[in-house]
Amino acid sequence: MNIQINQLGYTPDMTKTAVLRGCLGGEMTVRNAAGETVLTLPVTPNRVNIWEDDVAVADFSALTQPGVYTLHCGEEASYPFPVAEHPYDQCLMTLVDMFYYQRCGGEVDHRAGVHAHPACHNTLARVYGTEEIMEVSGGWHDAGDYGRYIVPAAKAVADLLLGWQWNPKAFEKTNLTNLLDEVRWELEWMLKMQRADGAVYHKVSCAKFCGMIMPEDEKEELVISPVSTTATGDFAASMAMASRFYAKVDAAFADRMKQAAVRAWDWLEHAEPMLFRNPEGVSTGGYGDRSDEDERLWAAVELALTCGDEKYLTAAAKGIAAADRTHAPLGWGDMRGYVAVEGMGLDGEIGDICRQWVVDDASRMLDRINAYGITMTERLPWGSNMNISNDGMIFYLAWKLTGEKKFRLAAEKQLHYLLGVNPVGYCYVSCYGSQPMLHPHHRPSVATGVCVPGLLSGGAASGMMDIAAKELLQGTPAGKAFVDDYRSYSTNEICVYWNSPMVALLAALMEA
Ligand code: 9MR
Ligand code: 9MR
Ligand code: ZN
Repeated sequence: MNIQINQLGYTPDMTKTAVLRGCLGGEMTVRNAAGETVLTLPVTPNRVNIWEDDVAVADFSALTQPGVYTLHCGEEASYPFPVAEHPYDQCLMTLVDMFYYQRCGGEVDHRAGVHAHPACHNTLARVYGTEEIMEVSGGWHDAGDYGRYIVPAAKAVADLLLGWQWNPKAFEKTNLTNLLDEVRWELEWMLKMQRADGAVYHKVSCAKFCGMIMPEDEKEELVISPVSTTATGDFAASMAMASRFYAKVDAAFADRMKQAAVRAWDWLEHAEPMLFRNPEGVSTGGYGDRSDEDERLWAAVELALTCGDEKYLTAAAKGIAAADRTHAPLGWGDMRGYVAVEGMGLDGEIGDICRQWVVDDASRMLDRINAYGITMTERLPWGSNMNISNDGMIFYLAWKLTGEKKFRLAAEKQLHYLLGVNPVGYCYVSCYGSQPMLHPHHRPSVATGVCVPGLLSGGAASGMMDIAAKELLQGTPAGKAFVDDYRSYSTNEICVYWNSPMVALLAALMEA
């Protein structure tokens, strides 16, 4: 396809842009399901050479009448797409169901069809280098592998809660699970990963990645890797944050999380940085970091919001004043974005600084967006679709804060990219759209031969970091460095913390 559109369609009042290849001038027509031309637009001959293509961007936002349409330019046509009041309801539900499919330590029931399976990974786990045995069942499998890691778990939880905070109504329709119950599944597991002294173990997994088997068939010993200050900081932050969300639902549970967060903080206060590296013999996901300052700061902010104590407020204020505020990344490793976003809830000057931080970040990003509407052109990292969803969250907040439409449009463009307006023409959410991603690096999908729906692919990555990418993508420009091949974990794995920011972005944009 040489005319890329959002394959799930658009709401009537949304910005509607398409990216066209190979038709750089003349006219673009919009045709309805009967083939009649309903709109004719000039294609602005803005030849943009990007990723080895000359492309033109067409804005057909004038199309507001519900219906099913196609775009045409010369010989080229787009996939049919709807303009409708609720084009994303089903997709959001399935993006949330993804977390249910990723459940560990409990049954995934018959409603999951071929992907149903009995409880997995429910044997006792051994603390690395000791004879100590712990019960740490539960939580979600991180990604295409079956590890369970605290650092990315904290990001996933935070995003899902933000999505809920921004637009709880978006989560009223459910399919396999509902948002707060599902997040609790992860939180209950995280609580088990805390040591008696307050420190938090970095992860639990088998020593090595297993083959492409179902989770209940991975029967190697479970190993709990050592504690880290990054995991402990992220744990304190996400627990303190979550405790506010569950206070009305289940006060006892909320209190348990608050106490756990406080104990993690108390331990951190006296702990030198302990940055994680896989111990000898363990080779599953590392989630290493160069600094734990941002994790500690995020914890201070959340504890200040939850408990209000002077010591947390002081730590948060000092940390925010000293922080590098040139960017607000919502990473798994760089948590400054959560500091900025959550810090907006603090009173007085700190709150103002954080609001400015978010708006400045959005403004700088806006200056960089390319023809496809995204901020990255030269280099796309492993999991670029996470960065794109994250950027959408920041654009959305900047719009909320300033009321400036340009930020709202930029947020929508991030969504359009993920759902089809990208140079490979895929809808990056599995089983959705006219050209869906269908072969992710995801063990249950490979083992059953059937793709789990609602998985957001990591997306284009310029580094060529697996055999399939090396074999099939050598020399490909960054934005096209994607292959829908299950072997390609660096371009086509799936992850809980890639789905989570997309859930938040989509829910935010669905706000009535
Ligand atoms: O399946 C693993 C995936 O989750 C990781 O992101 C990736 C990189 O660490 O590794 C995958 O596992 C592969 C391993 O690294 C090498 N042997 C083949 C494994 C499956 O492709
Ligand atoms: O998402 C992670 C990405 O940012 C890193 O570049 C990459 C290599 O370290 O690891 C990714 O995380 C993988 C994790 O290590 C194991 N589970 C699957 C994750 C996604 O591929
Ligand atoms: Zn499991």
